[in-house]
Amino acid sequence: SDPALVARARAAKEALGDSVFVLGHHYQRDEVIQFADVTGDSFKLARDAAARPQAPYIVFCGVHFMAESADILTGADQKVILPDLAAGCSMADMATFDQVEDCWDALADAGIADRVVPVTYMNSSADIKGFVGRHGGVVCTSSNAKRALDWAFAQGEQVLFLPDQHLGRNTAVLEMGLSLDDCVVYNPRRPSGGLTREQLQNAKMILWQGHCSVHGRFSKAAVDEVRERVPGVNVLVHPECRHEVVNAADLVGSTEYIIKALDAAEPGSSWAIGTELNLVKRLANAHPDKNVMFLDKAVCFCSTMNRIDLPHLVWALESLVRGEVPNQITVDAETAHYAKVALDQMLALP
Ligand code: CIZ
Ligand code: SF4
Repeated sequence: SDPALVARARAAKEALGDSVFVLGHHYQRDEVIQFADVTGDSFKLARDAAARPQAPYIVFCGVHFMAESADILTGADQKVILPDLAAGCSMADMATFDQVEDCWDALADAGIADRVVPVTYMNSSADIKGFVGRHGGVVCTSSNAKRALDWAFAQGEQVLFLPDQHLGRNTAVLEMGLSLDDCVVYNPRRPSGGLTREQLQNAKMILWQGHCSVHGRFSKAAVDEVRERVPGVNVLVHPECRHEVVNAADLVGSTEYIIKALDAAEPGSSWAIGTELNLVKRLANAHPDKNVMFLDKAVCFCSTMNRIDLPHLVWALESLVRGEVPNQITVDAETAHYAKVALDQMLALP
């Protein structure tokens, strides 16, 4: 990265001292990660921000829904800043509040709204988390999705899983013993999700038709290809990948799981990783004694994560030095209240 920008970022951070806390998601660029006070997945970062009440400014190097979660979990006197407002998440954008309200109406029309417990992945807007909190549901991450679903099925007979169909399906089928036939996909662009009344009534898992535009692109063919090319390779993928990819892999787990698996791996072992490319490159650099490779050449960086680059970080930090608060992310009090109900329910999972 440009040495002049590195020097400016360093100077601005030094001038701000303890008043700024910089969070870096694992999928961020190296040029940004070098200035992060902590790194983590979305949930760990939101909690880390809350654990720093003395820092009035949280610069969140990640995407919009993550900054919202940080705003919900931090104190009222902490301001959360997203260095580029265009850093959204295509998956979170696939479930809008209006679409989810329409879906709930469709479930009511089918006579099942009182039997369905909504569960939303962390990767959703604050509006959706608030909706789920208002309707007795829970938030989950890719590390606790099974526990969240176990809890949900103890509260009701059916689950509406938002917005990532792959995490929902993979967890239900691979970890809970449900079958693919127990799952239906609700398409928000069609009346009643494109499902009949019977389909809605008989499904155990109603999966929202959303996916990650990065993880959803890994293919089964790439798994087969790497196994042929690299004898003994361990294929490790994120549960946001498609079911056939997860089925073909050796190991499946969250970002934090992937990082720990590489730490524990034998020197000389080979690993093909199906997750975001910035993280895979960082893991390859951190483990020169292991053969770490990216699973699929057809997949690349998360384009919205990559919007946060060093120029945007420098701009955000220098604005703070001048006493301006750029790009503050706020969630209105009522939405935040109900979103926190669903987040607290997650924290209370057995
Ligand atoms: O795919 C993502 O964006 C993930 C895994 C985010 C997170 O940290 O929860
Ligand atoms: Fe969203 Fe996928 Fe990017 Fe994560 S990697 S921020 S889920 S588009």
